[in-house]
Amino acid sequence: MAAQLPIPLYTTLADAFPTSDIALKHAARFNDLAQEFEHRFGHKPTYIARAPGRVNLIGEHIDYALFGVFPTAIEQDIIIACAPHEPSTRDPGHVNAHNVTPKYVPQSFTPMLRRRADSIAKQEKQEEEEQGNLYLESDWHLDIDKRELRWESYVKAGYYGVLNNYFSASSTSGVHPKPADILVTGNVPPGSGVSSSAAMVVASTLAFLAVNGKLEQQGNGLTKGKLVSMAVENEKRVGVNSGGMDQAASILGTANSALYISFYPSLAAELVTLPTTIPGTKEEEAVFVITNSLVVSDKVVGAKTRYNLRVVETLLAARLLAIHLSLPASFYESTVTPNRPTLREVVSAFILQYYSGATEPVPEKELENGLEMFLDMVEVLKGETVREAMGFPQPEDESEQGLKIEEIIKASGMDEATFREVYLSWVDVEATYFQLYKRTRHIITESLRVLEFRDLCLAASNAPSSGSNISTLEALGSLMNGSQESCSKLYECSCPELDQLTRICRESGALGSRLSGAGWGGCAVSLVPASEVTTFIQSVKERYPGYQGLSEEKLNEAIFATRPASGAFVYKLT
Ligand code: NG1
Ligand code: MG
Repeated sequence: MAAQLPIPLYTTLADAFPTSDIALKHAARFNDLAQEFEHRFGHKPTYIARAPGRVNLIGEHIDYALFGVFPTAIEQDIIIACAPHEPSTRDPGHVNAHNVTPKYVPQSFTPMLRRRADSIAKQEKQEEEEQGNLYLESDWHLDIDKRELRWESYVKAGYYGVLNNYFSASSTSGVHPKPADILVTGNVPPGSGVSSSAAMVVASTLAFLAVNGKLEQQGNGLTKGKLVSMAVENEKRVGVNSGGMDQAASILGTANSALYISFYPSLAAELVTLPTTIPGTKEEEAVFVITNSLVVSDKVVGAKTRYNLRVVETLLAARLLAIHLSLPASFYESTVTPNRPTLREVVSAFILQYYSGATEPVPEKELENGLEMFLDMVEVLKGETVREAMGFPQPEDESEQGLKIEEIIKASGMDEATFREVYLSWVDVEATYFQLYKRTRHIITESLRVLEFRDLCLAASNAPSSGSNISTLEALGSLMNGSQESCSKLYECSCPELDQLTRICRESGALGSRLSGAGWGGCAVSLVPASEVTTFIQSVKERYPGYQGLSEEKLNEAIFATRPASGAFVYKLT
């Protein structure tokens, strides 16, 4: 059985149009949405774009450090009905965006074409950065409020990429984006770590591509790989400097398989069969159950002290490690992120330095060995150790392992202005102590857990035993528990409710349980023997304090079994 299949990222999006059996599965919801669209806009939609959420089985907060992750797409999705606005009397690219959920009020907006004079771009960059916003260059501009979480921000984010990739100022020659009506609905729980945001951005990107006739256009250069990069870039517009896991999973998801997604030296994905059915049978032996802690993590508003701070901490750690390893100056120049090497790149350089036979890209097997050895290296990031090496005074409170920014600047070997430009100008973060040691220790051990998880799955499907997979499943569960422990203690991205929920899940029969997604709230994912799912769900419902007093309907939204589902597509209605 071929368990490990590379996904051809170069395939064109023509096959994003589903076969009718896939679309049929969604027929009832698609019909309802199309009717509601006609009711609101007085004309029929021409396409429905659909993108699923995802659950990350293991590998948290390592995608932006460019280490591989292990998600699956889930059944829950965002669907967007859309059509060009007819007759087209509006400004180019004007959008009427409605959402079926009443609390998300309708919005209208028009993108503005910027003049690309360098002086204007410079001024805009300065203004954005003064407000602590991420500045991404573009020909087109849409106002996205980064201080408040707004539903239409994700619609605009998806639109951005379409405008800037297909209607750029230099190549428009009179071709304007079409005015469009769109209607959004979905059942991915928001703010819960199952990527409602990526589902929104991917669906929106696809909807605007479709409305503008870009999906069917021959030679448009649009591939699945390109769509992933576009969606990743698009989501950054909302203000979270995320990695690429969610959008990749939403686009590349395949029924019955998990995805091993790697980002270095470039995006790659492979399908990995999960050992959750008994070999030789279709009988399920275990399932993944999602439980929502019901703590909503507001990643956009809290980004300064949480998500974006973690991104910066890991980059600072990479810089100090590169110095410790005496990597040549050329190393800082020739990276994926210019002047700002990621941990994955430092690990590669480390492996190349120590295994003289290795060449880029470092093979996975050597990555695993290399990561083990690299763990010793991480010790040099302890606050105490850095201060001692640099001759800085130690703080009174010896339990404090973190480093102050002034200490990091001195240790970085850069002058302060350059340091601030490279590491702090593009992102707004706030911390007294930067925890380089703890964050890096999490990233390296978590990356090792992902590789072990993948190895276990591959071994089970390449050499199927004649019976139960239970020992493999137990091993997978214990890696998941290790991940939760590390997220909680080292990465500090859990919260008391998630710690409690994952504990209750284990006590209720899960082989392993961990938070999924950015954390600080949102969902946990548990691996549960199929024979125990009913009692598991019952027990968690009874025991998790956040579930007390909820209606059965709400409970069923908060806790549900999930199987790897298929990825995003566009359905053509006319
Ligand atoms: P969620 O919380 O599902 O949005 C976020 C990031 C991912 C990844 C995880 C942590 C976004 C859009 N996505 O996922 O890239 O870093 O956190 O593993 O912010
Ligand atoms: Mg998200």
